[in-house]
Amino acid sequence: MANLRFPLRPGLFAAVFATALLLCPQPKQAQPKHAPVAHGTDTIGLYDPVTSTFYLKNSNSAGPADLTFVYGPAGSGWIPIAGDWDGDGVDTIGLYDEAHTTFYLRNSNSAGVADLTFVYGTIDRPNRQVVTGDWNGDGIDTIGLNFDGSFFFLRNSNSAGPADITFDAYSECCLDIAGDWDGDRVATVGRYDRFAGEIRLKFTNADGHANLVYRYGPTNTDWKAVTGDWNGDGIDTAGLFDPSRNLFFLRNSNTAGVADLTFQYGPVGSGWIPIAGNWDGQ
Ligand SMILES: [Ca+2]
Ligand SMILES: [Ca+2]
Ligand SMILES: [Ca+2]
Ligand SMILES: [Ca+2]
Repeated sequence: MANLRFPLRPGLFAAVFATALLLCPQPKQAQPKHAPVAHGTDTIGLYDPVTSTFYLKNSNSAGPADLTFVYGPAGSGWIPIAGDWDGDGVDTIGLYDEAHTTFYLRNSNSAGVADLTFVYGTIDRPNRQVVTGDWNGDGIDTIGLNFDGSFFFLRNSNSAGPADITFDAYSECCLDIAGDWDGDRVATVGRYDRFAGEIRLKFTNADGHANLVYRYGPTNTDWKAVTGDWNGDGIDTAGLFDPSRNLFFLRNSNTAGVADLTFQYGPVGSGWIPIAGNWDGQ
């Protein structure tokens, strides 16, 4: 596995992972405690950090953006995020200013000012990563931070204040992700390890290692991860984005295997950042 050569064409990607399937032990798919409730499908988008423009798409396919708008200052280095900040069933965008650990959330996918602006976290804690999700199952997505790749501080409201949930998830390497992996309506955290080509998911926001680890994508890349409910079954799964080819690889189960949806979106080599959400509430 360590000798795989990338980049590959999408067809080769599929073939390689079909082979990888045979080599890797197959983890069990999580069994939902309750029947998952569908809330439509999540789709992808891109954020151009140079012009601070969002390009959101209402289908997981190649083609032009459905929604294009400028939000936030150009070239600021702020991090794009997405979530249903007001619980109306529509995910909208936001920006995180890491230098001032300040969030700027907007309740519509359009140009304009932030609806919610607040400071969360302390700037003296290094290596911050931001996550978003519905940590308490009330239908509203809120923010969270990870410090030093290990300590998570999740908040149940989009406002300044202390963390509601804190835990140590013992991981160092990785890009943080979040989603409702088991369909119980509560989002929990996970990691994408782009070096090992692994997705590591936790089913509770509590101390401890990942509950489910599986291989997905090539090893040793600069790929990004996105998460969402791509098929509307109420369970969030992972997807990967190859920035060198602007290819999305979305999978509909949290297991090793080939991508269910592969498509190119956005200009190749642009440095645009992938995000995902249900932009139209459908
Ligand atoms: Ca909303
Ligand atoms: Ca919530
Ligand atoms: Ca869950
Ligand atoms: Ca799903």
